[in-house]
Amino acid sequence: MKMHGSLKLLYELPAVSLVLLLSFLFLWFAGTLGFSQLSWAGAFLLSFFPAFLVASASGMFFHEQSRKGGFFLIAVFLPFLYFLSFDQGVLKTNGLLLGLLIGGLLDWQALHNNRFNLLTGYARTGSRLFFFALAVYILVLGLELIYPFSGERLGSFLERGTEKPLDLGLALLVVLALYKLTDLIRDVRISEVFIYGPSRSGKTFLLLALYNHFVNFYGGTHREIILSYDTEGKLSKANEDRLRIESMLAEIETGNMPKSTSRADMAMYVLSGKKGAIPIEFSFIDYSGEYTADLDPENYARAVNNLDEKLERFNINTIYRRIGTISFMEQLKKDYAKELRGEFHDLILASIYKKMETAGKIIFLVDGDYLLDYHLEGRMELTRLFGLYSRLMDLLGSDKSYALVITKMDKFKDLSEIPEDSGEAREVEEEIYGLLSKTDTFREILHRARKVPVYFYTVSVDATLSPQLSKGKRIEEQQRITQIFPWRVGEIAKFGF
Ligand SMILES: Nc1nc2c(ncn2[C@@H]2O[C@H](COP(=O)(O)OP(=O)(O)OP(=O)(O)O)[C@@H](O)[C@H]2O)c(=O)[nH]1
Ligand SMILES: [Mg+2]
Repeated sequence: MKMHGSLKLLYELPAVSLVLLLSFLFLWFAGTLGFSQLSWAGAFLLSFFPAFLVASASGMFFHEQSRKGGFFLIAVFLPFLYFLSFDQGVLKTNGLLLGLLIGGLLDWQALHNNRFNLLTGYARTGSRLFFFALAVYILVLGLELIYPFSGERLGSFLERGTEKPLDLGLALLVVLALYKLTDLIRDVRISEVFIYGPSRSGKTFLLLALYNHFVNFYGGTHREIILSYDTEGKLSKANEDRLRIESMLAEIETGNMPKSTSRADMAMYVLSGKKGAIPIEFSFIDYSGEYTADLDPENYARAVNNLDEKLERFNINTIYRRIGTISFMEQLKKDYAKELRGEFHDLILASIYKKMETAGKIIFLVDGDYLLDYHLEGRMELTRLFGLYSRLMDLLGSDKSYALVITKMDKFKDLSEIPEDSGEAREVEEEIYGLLSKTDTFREILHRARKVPVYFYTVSVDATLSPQLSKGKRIEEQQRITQIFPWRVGEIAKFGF
């Protein structure tokens, strides 16, 4: 579910009112700009740009992150086109059609090939060009009023008492303000989702459950790269095989637990799939140990510098560019296995940070075990973890969407009778949401959700397990996961689209 700060609308209201006000003023002054005297080329452009921008804006409505920009363009250019249609001969049919066609093609690219940034990029450039040209046009109109230049003419221009110069000045201000507002057309980074979770939070099992979901519903495929060393510090094929998705699934089926990721392992998995025609990619980095305290720009820079010293063949810019990709890891595994032995910290830290920077959507895992221990140290751990996630959201910026995912829900509630997409399932999610809302740092995230899209999900990888919490008491006996029977994991996949 989407997290809503209760004041969300209040935050959006000023921006919406400003756009509507400027759109109104723009129409008001457009009357004074003498569009009917434009040359053919001018009239063509005056038809092309608004039609192109209205068409592109409709595609931008399909994605949450570009919707604001879409609203801006529609609010300004649809009334403008309507206004122009009253002026005989201003709108040129060929300009209109070409604009609609190009805008429509970009929409198709965005929706079909997930190229939303192509759409937002062209729409932003197009609208800026349009307002810039209009500002120049208004300046020229102004100069024409006082041309040929002479003191006398300037004097009469200033004294004439007509409203024309004032109107032009105000029109120019409105156009410049609209130029500035094109900043509302934000880029969208949608196809990449990165999943971050601290040690033991359920990363490996969630990977397997998502894999299952991707393969069953989204034509999923996966790629993985695994570096695993034996005790002598050599790359170990046997250890590596153990961390492959297929081996882990096989282990579960035979009733064994996949081994916990050890200190000498680092693995990266990328799940790819398609919903309809929209492609999507989920990446996981699996490792052992804690990196939570180190995730900040300084430590990232330090880690990349350390790597640069070790990896002679790459210069630092190449490392910045390629870190976090499977192809880079493959190359390191081939050429630098010895140098990296046992020294994963920098590599893991830099890969995680880079992934967080580049992904358009980030999923933060929260270990469901903390809920079981809520009244002991669980609550403290949650406060710490939400504090970290809140800080990371601040650091990574508002162009991304975020999701908080509570894992291991089966331990908390008996999910065996609750279908994953039922109203009851949503109630369970709301119950947990309510419980967590008592934590201050969670509430801080809630406040961030006024400006940044933040989602909240609760999942389990085996909904058939019986809960470990009964009548508020914790049952100590741990249950073995012997199958992947995901509960609401599909919601996480949907978050990616
Ligand atoms: N009951 C239950 N247990 C789970 C679930 N997901 C994970 N676990 C258990 O939680 C423990 C940690 O899960 P992993 O998926 O290995 O977590 P991780 O983040 O990969 O952990 P490390 O690689 O060891 O850092 C395992 O013992 C799992 O059995 C779940 O949905 N339900
Ligand atoms: Mg793991």
